[in-house]
Amino acid sequence: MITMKTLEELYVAIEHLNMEGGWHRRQPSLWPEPKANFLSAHWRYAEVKPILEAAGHLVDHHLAERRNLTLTNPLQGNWYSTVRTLVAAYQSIKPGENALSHRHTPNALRIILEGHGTYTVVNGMRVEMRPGDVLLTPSWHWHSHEAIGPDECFWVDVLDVPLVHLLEPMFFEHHPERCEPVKENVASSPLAFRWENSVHRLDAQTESPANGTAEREIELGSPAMKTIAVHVQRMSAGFDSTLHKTTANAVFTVLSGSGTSRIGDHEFKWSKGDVLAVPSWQPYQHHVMEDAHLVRVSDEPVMRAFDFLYGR
Ligand code: GTQ
Ligand code: FE2
Repeated sequence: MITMKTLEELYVAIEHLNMEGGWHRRQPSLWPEPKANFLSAHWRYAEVKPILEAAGHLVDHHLAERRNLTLTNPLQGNWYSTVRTLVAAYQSIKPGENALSHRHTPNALRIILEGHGTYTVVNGMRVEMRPGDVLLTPSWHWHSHEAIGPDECFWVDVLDVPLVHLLEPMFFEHHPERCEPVKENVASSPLAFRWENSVHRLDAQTESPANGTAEREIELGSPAMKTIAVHVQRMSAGFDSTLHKTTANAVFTVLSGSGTSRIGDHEFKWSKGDVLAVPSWQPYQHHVMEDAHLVRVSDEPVMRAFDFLYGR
């Protein structure tokens, strides 16, 4: 029987057994409200597009299965995530190219910025991706992309990979046939939210979202996928959204228009194709300069499922 006469001896004994006294922590484990660890951030499409175009000459699809550029939050020590649970990336594909078929446990979606004549094949269904469309690749669905032309196509991917990293259930595999055979060409699909349909629904909306985070807002799906919600927002020139903060982590993509957003301590001036990171509990507010459409991608379904959704 060891005898511990002093507190110091007690702590040594506790540490020796890989334990820590709840009253004696190096770091607090509970705190009064979210710390907003991740940083607000902004990526400008005008700066990214020339890089994707250059990559189009230097990095062909033999070197890269996907020509994608991950948007890494500038938080010290972070090497991948855009916000805590989500990663966003720009991706491009040129006429004649093929992005090989694979599947993974992370959920993914694409927001098309520019280019006609590109198709995605999801579980054998081939569907065209057009500007303003949002296409879903839920967990463990085979997916490949192919550009027929005439255009090089550019889009924004958002995936819940960082959430999967946190929880650990990562599985990934290539399709045995490299390119999944097309079973059927489809004009519409529950996994394809068309721009015309979003516009139609926004036009038809009579009341604005009660909390004033946007002038008009619709949800794609309910939610789009188990872990990711997608909302399309419309705001006209001169509109100011109310200052808001929520526990949900979000990535905004600008489909049209321009404006400025204050997110945390930073102000960002955005225009078409830009991406904004709005991490959990960072207060944010939009000021619109030219009539705008934004796509808000968030982990709201995760927060809601666990009763962790506060604010909005
Ligand atoms: O297009 O399948 O940006 O699997 C990251 C991972 C895109 C995709 C990304 C992916 C994809
Ligand atoms: Fe993928």
